[in-house]
Amino acid sequence: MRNNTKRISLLCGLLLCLIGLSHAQGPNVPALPAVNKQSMKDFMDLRFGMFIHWGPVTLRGTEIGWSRNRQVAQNDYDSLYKEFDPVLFDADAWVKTAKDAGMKYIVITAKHHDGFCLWPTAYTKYNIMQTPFKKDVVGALAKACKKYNIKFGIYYTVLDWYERSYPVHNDGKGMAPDGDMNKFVQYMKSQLKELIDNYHPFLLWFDGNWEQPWTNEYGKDIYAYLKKLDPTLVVNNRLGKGDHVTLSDQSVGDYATPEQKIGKLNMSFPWESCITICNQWAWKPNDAMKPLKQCISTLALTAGGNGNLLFNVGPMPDGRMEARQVKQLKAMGDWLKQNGASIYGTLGGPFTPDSSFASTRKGNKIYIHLLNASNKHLTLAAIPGVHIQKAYSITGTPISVTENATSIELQIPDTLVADANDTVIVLEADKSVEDIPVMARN
Ligand code: FHN
Repeated sequence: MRNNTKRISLLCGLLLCLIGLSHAQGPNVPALPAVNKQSMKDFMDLRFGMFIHWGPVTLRGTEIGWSRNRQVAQNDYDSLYKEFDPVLFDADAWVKTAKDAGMKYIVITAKHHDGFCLWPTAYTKYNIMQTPFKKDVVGALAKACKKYNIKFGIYYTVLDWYERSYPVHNDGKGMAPDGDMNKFVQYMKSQLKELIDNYHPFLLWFDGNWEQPWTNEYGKDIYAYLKKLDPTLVVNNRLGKGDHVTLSDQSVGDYATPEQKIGKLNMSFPWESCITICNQWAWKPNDAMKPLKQCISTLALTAGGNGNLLFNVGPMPDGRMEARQVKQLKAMGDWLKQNGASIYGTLGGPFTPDSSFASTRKGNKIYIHLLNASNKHLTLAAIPGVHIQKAYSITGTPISVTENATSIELQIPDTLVADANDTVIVLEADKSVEDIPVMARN
């Protein structure tokens, strides 16, 4: 009897606590609009996109935003637009480079932390139309993406070191007294409406949420505003103050954004890793470029973690992308021509990835990615309730598969020439494998 009473009083206590928590947010905090599930699924099925960091700073070859008041004095940096004349800019060429790479979407830095706008905005003169070039870069890219059936996304910073109403100018002088965040948020809303109305991006990639003036409340206000303008819009998690790599109740946005690293395998929230093909985000002369094997294994390990890869290039001041980067991206596209079924529209897992192994899945197929195909025999853990009916390389070479109570044994024939970047093996199961819980590979 005493135990029952104790149990009931514990339950009541728990219930009161939960009721209290539900009001901890205060009765008037507006619930954020629900994410559009179809938009998110369509986005995650794309798996591979091109990030582009570009602006007048490329004239100096230093990092966009961050080199202002560092390698480049503020007045010099803020005057670069007067020289910016990328006469070789060709939006079709950029989009064809992305398409040839097997990329399915593009995200351009319409406005980075330096506040310069790559479109003819009505809300500041600090924009592309004040340069000798005088052409709408964002508009040209949006048009080319539509022409080549590539999804178009926009990067927009929530910190703006040039705009006076934003109180931080990264000039070592701390908070500016003439800052006015309400005015700044209105400026943001006006520009974001301009971008959505004129260019119809499928995705907005926010950045710069770490500085003191930005709050979760501003983030929620902007998120709700955007979703009213376009309920299908996909928005990353950098509108909120939460960390970039997770999606939590501190986040504002639809997916997590690990940066310069491959996100961890998880099936509970969507994520996209943003990683540079070189070291710098914006163009840098003679910057070190990642080898092809690292580029392809990064894509395989990202997909194997159930995430997207947003792979960054920094075009040159004359408007061209570097020939070596274009060549590298083409080689990724050639790999995807043969192996794309193991990346696009797949889910990560069911086997957890490691430095030389990843797995992806779709329907009744599991794609095994061997990033170091030296061994000819592979042992995988048996999958409870699932029978592997056959195995073959994605290039069609049959692979012997035997199963027992604890393992799946694969014997790779010597006739199969390993792919130096990533050898993909297909396992066909007797049922869908999409709902299998994530498991160790052996
Ligand atoms: O400060 C930016 C940086 O310049 C770059 O744009 C990356 C890309 O995600 N984001 C910020 C650093 O986290």
